[in-house]
Amino acid sequence: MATQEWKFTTKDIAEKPDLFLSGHRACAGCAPTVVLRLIMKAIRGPTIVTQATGCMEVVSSIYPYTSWAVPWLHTAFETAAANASGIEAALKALKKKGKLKHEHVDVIAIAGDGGTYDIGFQALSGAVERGHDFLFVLYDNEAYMNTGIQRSGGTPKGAATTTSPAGTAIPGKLEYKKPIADIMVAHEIPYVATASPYYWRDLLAKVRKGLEVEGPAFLHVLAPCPRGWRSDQAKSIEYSRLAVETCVFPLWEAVNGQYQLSVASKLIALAPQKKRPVTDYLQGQGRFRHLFTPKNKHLLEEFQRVTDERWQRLLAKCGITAKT
Ligand SMILES: Cc1ncc(C[n+]2csc(CCOP(=O)(O)OP(=O)(O)O)c2C)c(N)n1
Repeated sequence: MATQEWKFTTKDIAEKPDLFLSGHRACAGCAPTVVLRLIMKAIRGPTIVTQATGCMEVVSSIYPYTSWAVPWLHTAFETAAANASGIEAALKALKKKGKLKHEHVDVIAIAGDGGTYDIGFQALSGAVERGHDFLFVLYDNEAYMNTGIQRSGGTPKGAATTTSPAGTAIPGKLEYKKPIADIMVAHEIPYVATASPYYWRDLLAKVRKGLEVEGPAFLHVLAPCPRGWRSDQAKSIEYSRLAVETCVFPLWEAVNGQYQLSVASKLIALAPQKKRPVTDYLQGQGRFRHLFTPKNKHLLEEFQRVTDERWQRLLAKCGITAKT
């Protein structure tokens, strides 16, 4: 399968109608809503969106209002991918019977990290194994934000949440962030990618590619949440950039299992001196404040070491000889 290289411009963005509309109830500085708006700028035609319970569903669909200017179905916390499977199967059946008035309808499932890494994982794994043709977008704000900032499989080690509170008993979450996008590559699906709203052109291109491939596609987007991250609401997009520049959240895509780096991550691979220390990303986020105390210095060092190790492993998957 060949994928076309998409190049979106600011003009494209300005000229395309908004399909995720303003007037929703998200907090100031909410990056997930920016991600949704960008995703909907990249669609190619008739599209149905299905969304798991979580912040983005709640803020965008409080009855009798909606921010969705496309057909949209809410589903339970654990069933975004199961819903997408059903929609896609129904579209296929309608087409077969000659009852679909469009040549093709795209299906996008959206869920947060709780709805993807944890409770929604079984439905997701099953849907992609069955080969349904849909794009799953994980907007990762790294905790269950809608119910009050509980840790998820996507919460990084060391982050304080209400169920992994930093204090005398534990120094924040004790477990590592699950490598969800790699786990999706292991399902041998045609398209998997990571994205960040700071690199919006790259994000849009990846949404379009994910829609264009035949079969399941998975897009993992980092989406800072100032409430949960205890960060300045003006800096959400800045953190989306720093996560990439520190290699905490590298940008890549795997087309038919072949990994390749994207935008800033590609540059850092060529010029490792551009890689910033993880502290540039962690400082200023209240959820990591305790890591900057002398007692927890080793945890900060471990964060850097594990980030470096994961980056080296990614370089190897991309066939790039490690440079330091
Ligand atoms: C089976 C089930 N368990 C728990 C809940 C309560 N609940 C609703 S949303 C949510 C958290 C969603 O977290 P995430 O998927 O990370 O999205 P976010 O709210 O962070 O955007 C929880 C626990 C539920 N709706 N259904």
